[in-house]
Amino acid sequence: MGKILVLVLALLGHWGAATDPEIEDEELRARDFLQYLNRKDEEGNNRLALAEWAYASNITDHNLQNKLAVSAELAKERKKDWEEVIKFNWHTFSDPDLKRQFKKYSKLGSDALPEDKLKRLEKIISEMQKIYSTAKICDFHNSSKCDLSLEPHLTEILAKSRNVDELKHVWVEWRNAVGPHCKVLFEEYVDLSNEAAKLNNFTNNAENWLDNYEDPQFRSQIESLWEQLKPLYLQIHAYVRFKLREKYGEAVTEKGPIPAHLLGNMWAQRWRAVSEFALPYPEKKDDDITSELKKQNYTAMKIFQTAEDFFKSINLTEMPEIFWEKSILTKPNDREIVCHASAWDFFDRKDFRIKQCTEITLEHFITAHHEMGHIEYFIQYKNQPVPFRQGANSGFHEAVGDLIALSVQSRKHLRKIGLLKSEKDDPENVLNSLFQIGLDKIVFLPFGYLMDLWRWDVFEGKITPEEYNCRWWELREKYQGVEPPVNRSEGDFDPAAKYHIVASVPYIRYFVSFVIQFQFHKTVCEKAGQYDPNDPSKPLHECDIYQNTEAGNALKKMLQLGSSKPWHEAMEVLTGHKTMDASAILEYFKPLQKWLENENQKNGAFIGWEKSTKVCVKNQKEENPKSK
Ligand code: X95
Ligand code: ZN
Repeated sequence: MGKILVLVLALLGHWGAATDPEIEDEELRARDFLQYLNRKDEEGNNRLALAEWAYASNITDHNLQNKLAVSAELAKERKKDWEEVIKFNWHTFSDPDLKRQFKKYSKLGSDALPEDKLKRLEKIISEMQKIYSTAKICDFHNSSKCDLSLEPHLTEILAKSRNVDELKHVWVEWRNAVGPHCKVLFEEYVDLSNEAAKLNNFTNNAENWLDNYEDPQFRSQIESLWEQLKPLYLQIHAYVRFKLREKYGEAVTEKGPIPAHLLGNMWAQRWRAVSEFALPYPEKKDDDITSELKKQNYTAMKIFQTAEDFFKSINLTEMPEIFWEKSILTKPNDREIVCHASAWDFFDRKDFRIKQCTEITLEHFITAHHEMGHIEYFIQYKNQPVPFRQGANSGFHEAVGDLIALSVQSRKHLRKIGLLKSEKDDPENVLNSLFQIGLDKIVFLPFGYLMDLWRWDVFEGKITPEEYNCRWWELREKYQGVEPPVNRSEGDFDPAAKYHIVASVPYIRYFVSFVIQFQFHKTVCEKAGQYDPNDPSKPLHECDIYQNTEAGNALKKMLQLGSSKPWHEAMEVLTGHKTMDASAILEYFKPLQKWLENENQKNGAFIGWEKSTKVCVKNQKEENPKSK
């Protein structure tokens, strides 16, 4: 008797777990279906990436047509598969992995659009990218020389020229070349993107983009981070305006926003170029790294090999042979390509590439690490199911390369690889270096925020086409405290001057990255014994994790997750914390903030900015007729 009873209980116990055989059976079928879907997605993503690469690396109508055709064909297949996906009762699945994959597959994205509208949307984005990537302007000194492109020519002039008229010319002409042509395309892009979002049960494309962060509190978290970081930004802004005024005189007002064309960068998103003449201790200026790179005959190849060497040194992965074969690391001279640097995953677990029109400058040296960080992430999660081959959130993907670049930019490391000659690390030299890194990292924050503040409002209909440009400049003044060199109007469309706007690449990911990369830096530096919160001889900004495999292995564990877990859990795997936190970046720049506060006080520098005197004219027809 006892035996039978035991057997019966065991059976009951078993079935008891499954409660209902129906679900058990459905999850089995779902698992099979996912196998099929994953294999199909790998092949489809590979075909699409190859077609997109062909267009981005050779901008011709043929390559555009081919890209659109491949995308249309893929969308048709994906829509059919999606109809199968939603038949499953995946919300009730008990296996969290299975459930998460179905959740991701249940979002069709822009493929949900009718074929003709999808084709139109992709054609518009490709067209805007083409306008941006092929735009040329005439030289300020020689109006018959009209072959200047953004990379490398305009980038170099904005960083190097000290002629305010030439800087104004380049700033205005670039915007004349891309803005008006893109404006009408952009309006249609907004409508079609919102239509696609609605087909995915989002209210608009802003909600669609924000879904990536899996947190209804995300926007308020970003706002709170900005409030914590703003005081530091105001300090560096005040100091730079003071120094620019010393250099350029009345072109820079004492208390107004800073004219955007004087800040060394087409979008005033990083001001490192002004450290040429605005350094805390100019008498302690170290050799310029760009000249060192050139003096040491660095090539694009050597820049990328140096980056790869760092990743390998911490036990991450070397670039596969195909990377060196298929990447484009210098600007070709026989065709038009999209020069804006990017990293590519071809979803076959083997083919990973970078396309970068590399110049031998510090900016490109850092960008190479940024792009290779993307490749490392692709490689670490390559064995995940396709829906999980993404960053934990998009900010994580942007943070990997920059995290490594924080170690690379340390004086300790630059000396180690022979790019910093001076043996001295006295406080003035160290502060100069911290200031220069701050001109990249602190300065970037308001720009990283306002880019999608503007686009979220556009997608939500709070900013209409009639006010695109003037609302853009309102945000540029409110958050960055910069103003245009000349008056603007709604006949201009200055957002299109930035690649991510014409290429439909979300941007809040970079703001997230610039905060979390310092949280990651703090963790890996602690693991490498390079930083100790209680040891003033090991400050965060002097950390270099080079050759430390413990740090690398800790990072690798997080990267291998891809997007298989919510990003809070992925962050916890590395840092032990689950939230974005500004304390790490504030700690990193604490010495600089103290110095700036003191220096600004000594100089009597005005903190903040008054309203701009530049105007943004609404279109004439907008004005009330009586005022004619
Ligand atoms: C990136 O994130 C982007 C490409 C399809 C999808 C195509 C996504 C984004 C993309 C393209 O890799 N000289 N490019 C230009 C360098 C461009 C590098 O946009 C990017 C990068 O320009 O706003 C160093 C330099 C560290 C730049 C964050 C923002 N980068 C930008 C940025 C950096 C950055 C910056 N960190
Ligand atoms: Zn990136």
